[in-house]
Amino acid sequence: MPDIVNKTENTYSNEIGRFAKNLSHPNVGLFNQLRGISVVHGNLKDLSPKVRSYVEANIDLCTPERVHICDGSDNENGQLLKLMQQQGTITPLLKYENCWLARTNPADTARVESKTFICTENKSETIPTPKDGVKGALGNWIAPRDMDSAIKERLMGCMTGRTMYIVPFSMGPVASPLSKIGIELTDSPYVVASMRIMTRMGKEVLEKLLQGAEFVKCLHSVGTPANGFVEMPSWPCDPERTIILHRPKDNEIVSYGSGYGGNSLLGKKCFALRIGSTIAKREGWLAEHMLILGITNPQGKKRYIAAAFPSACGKTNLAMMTPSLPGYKVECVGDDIAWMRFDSNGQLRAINPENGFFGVAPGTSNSSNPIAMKTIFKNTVFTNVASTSDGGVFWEGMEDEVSGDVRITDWRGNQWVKGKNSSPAAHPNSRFCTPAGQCPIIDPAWEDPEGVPISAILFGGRRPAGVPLVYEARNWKHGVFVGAAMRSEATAAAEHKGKVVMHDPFAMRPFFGYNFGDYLRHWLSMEERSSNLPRIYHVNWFRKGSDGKFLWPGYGENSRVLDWILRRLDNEDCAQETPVGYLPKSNSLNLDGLKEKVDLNELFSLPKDFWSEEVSAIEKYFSEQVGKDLPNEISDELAGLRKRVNAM
Ligand code: GTP
Ligand code: SPV
Ligand code: MN
Repeated sequence: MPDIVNKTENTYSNEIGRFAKNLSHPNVGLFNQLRGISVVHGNLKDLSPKVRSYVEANIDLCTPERVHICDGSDNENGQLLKLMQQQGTITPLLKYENCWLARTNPADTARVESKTFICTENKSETIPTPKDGVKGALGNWIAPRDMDSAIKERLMGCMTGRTMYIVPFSMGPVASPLSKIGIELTDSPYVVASMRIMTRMGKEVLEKLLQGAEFVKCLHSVGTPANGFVEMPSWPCDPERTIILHRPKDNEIVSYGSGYGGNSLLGKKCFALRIGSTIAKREGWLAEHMLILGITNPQGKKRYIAAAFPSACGKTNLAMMTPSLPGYKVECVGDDIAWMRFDSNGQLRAINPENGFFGVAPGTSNSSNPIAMKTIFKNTVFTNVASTSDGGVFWEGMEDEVSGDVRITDWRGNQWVKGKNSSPAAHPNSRFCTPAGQCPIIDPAWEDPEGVPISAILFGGRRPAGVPLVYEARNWKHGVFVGAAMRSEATAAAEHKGKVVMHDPFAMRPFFGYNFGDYLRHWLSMEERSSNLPRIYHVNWFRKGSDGKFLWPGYGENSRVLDWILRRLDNEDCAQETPVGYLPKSNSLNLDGLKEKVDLNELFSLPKDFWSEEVSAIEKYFSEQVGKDLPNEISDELAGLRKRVNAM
């Protein structure tokens, strides 16, 4: 029998509307209802009691007009694509197979870090206590009471007249013991179609839930501005009141006001990193902002490497790299997130919890990332890229890929002429959302339920000055310090303006689910779990010369750096000790066949002035931002670096 609707005055008229809708849906009997609302797709009996009560509570909160239980089928996806075309959210890209272009409201184009909060009873569980008078920069805390009222203010009735989609998804292969399940409730068909690419979504997951599996609760609404005026009906959102909330205690995420990327595809940063890191802390593993790649050397020896670079700093590119060094083969396991734990032999193993790539479009080309170009031209949703008059896409970096006679329409929908328009054709944070399985170099073990064995961990960022191409950490503790001391230029992936060099420890600053000091302790504790820890490296593809140009060609040439790292793992004597760590001995980086002329002295130089300032900046950051939460081991490492740099 249908549940009884709460007959408050507010909902009564809605309910009459719903009843009329029920009659107009011949397929929906009154027996397939949730809270008196017709289920227009899917079947109630597919929902476990726990899922059902989560859904019902949020129907009461959001008052949608219809409910759609997603099964992940082609048929369902086809219906959603049709609906989105009718609403003007997407247009087909006829040059390719099953590819679509979405244009967002220009006010909704990236993650909003300033509006992202973690909710715990005590603030100190979420962020270290900054020094008096200093604003914390390691995440935002919200009190439970404030989270509750923020939700109430924004989400009450937010789906009136809309469909609530129930999206069951798995982060990681459904069969893997390392995977976790989520349920996203959303009023955005774009989110549903994207979640189908980015996660394992649908029937299989519902079945697992029926067997009693736990799930992370993910509630999402694109919202409606407070004055009721939706500026762009094809992309409703509420930028003024956007908020992204996480309550680790209840494995709960609530996101309101944005349809974009990490704000709305809740499996990604919200679940796999923020909530994921809190689960990982409890369960003794690591949830990290890292790519995973497999690399086979010319002797046929294969190893796996994980690498943490901040947003828009080269993870996708490295994960799919075409090595310029002959005899090397790179295969891709994942391009953004790694869940890693030590197995019973003390071997660190990683899975990619995602099922697709949500990659930065600008800069992707046949010369920089040919593998991505072979991946993305079927079954892909492009967002905020430019389009061409022959039904294709365009972005900065694709100049050589389009014929001269096509007309270009920019990401906002205006005519765009190269050289004439000063603004870019594609938004700098425009993205492709594409199935990982289509990648021609996807690793044969990418869905291995046990994960792949990790031999090395790389940290890196955009460092225009002072930081050498590559160095090896002295040991695990020093490696954890290197991660903690990471800095990088801001990019378009979030709302930061300009190219200011920001601290971004572990490339996780926007993604920590709990106090960074405790996170460091957790990393340090890995030494107790294994006698076979991966070695840790720092890389920098982005150092610039006095002419302002990159000193290193990057992309496929980064294979030369991986080659040096693999030789180190084989204990080759190719490193020399320096104050910052082990650098390549001169002539030990293989430069055979390198076409560009590279100024190796500048690329590897360690200017004393720079490093003195760097140490001071790290010292200031730790003391202002982490304070008493900084583990002693890390202050000892800092003191050690200070001493070595002073002696330079
Ligand atoms: P998120 O998806 O935001 O986490 O970004 P990401 O870390 O995957 O970055 P991605 O690989 O998409 O690269 C971002 C930008 O950096 C692109 O415009 C790339 O062209 C550029 N880039 C990547 N690798 C290199 C490199 O080795 N050298 C240079 N100069 N640029 C690079
Ligand atoms: C990032 O910003 O690190 C991304 C894109 O990978 S988003 O999904 O928007 O977080
Ligand atoms: Mn990312």
